[in-house]
Amino acid sequence: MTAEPLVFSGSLADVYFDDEVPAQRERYQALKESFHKRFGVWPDFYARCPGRVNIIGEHIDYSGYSVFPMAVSRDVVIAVASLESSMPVQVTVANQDPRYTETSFQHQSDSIVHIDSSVHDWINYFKCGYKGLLESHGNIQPRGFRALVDGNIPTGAGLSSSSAFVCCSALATMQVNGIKLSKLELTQRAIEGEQHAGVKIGGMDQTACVNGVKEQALLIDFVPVLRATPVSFQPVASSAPVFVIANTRVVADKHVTAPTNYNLRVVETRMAAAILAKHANLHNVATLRDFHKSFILDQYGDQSQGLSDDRQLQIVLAYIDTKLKPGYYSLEDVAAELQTSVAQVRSRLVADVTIRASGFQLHSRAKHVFSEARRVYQFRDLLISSDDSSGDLLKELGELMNQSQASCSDLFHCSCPEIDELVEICRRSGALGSRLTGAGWGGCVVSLVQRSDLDRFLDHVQEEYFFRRWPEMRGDGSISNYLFATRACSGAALLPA
Ligand code: NG1
Repeated sequence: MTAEPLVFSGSLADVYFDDEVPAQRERYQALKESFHKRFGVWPDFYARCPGRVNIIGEHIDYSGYSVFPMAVSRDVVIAVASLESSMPVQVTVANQDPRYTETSFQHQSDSIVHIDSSVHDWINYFKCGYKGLLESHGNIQPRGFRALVDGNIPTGAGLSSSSAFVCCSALATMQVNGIKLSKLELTQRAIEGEQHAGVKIGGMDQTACVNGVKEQALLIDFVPVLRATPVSFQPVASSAPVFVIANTRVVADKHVTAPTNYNLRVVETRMAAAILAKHANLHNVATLRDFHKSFILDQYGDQSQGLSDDRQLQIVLAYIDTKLKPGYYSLEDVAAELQTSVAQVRSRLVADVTIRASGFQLHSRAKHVFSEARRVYQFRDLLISSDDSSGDLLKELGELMNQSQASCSDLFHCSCPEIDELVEICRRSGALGSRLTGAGWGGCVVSLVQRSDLDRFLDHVQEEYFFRRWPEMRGDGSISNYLFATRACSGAALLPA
């Protein structure tokens, strides 16, 4: 990830693949004209940010483990015109999609902008990007602007439509205010900004959206520092792998379900880390990765350096079987394990997130996290070190994706019946690997398919899942919104208008 400031791309061809450019040119032109029609002025520039698909490494970013996503071909584009400096500083945001009504807000010197996270409103994500960016630039006199949004990332589908929007808003705000940031700095501002939306978040999405690279996936590390390393699919290039996204059409609204799903998993993994650390008499442990690293150092001292990531994770996986019980813990059980009070458990592990739960599953959550972290390293190692002389590499990558799905479904309980069914159909239709992507509980499935099998795969999946459930889709042309192949795409960009 470069530390150079993010500057204008020369043309659409820098951002999109050559065969996409003509359609994108029309799209940007239409956006420009709508902007003029609505605001009576022409935009100064476009900010653009893609969604992402996570290939492997689910629900482990907030435990500090590396993940393996890539940016996808669906994106958010915002056309922007700055206003002359005036008081109060006003920002107006409209959307090409009529479901989202035009909104204006005023910059506030103390809080930057008020965000009511109890209300699920699209503009909150725009405000998150705005606030995240300007919070760390308290000394500038901000400028107002007008923005028109055009997005085609399916919402609530695990493809990071909200994070892409936050990143894109932060990018637009950066440019309007003459701030120069690198992609990494922009990513960090967007991560901080999205915390204001009311869900406890990891950092995978913003990192993948901003730092995407054409034809490469990203290995994202969070510790000791945020880093995105492009990894090419060159070793399997001769088998021509394609990633296909299929949307269950079950809307996974994280904002609404967070207290029983996403936030609860954040708390369960924290509780597991705290109890494991207590048993091993380790201090300063916040995440499962903190526990893992401290435990290995404590047990193996200098020799720990010679232990591969894989071996270390095998060791901690064996440890949890002896220290965490299967089934549910109550808050009282957790307090007893930590030799503290329920009030202390609440303030230490739950205070910053809203959850609704009477029991906490710790063994299965920790087992998922450690085994999924192992699979990410195995996936990376296969791509980095193999030359695929056996021709089996793609199958091995697919098998890791299948194992990830089993773990998400059986241990982390973030799948749902529709995902399970769609995954089965994808595998029967020729996918080498298929799994949910993103937070789960609905949303999309990602499949690894050989290019030579692609047409047959798409035909089969559309018949078996989509047309069977929604016969009207057969003739209405909407299938390409729910089932599409994607290449790894480039990340955040500024384009001249
Ligand atoms: P979604 O809801 O699919 O965008 C969420 C988190 C990720 C990660 C995945 C699960 C946010 C913004 N995104 O992704 O960081 O934890 O779930 O792997 O919180």
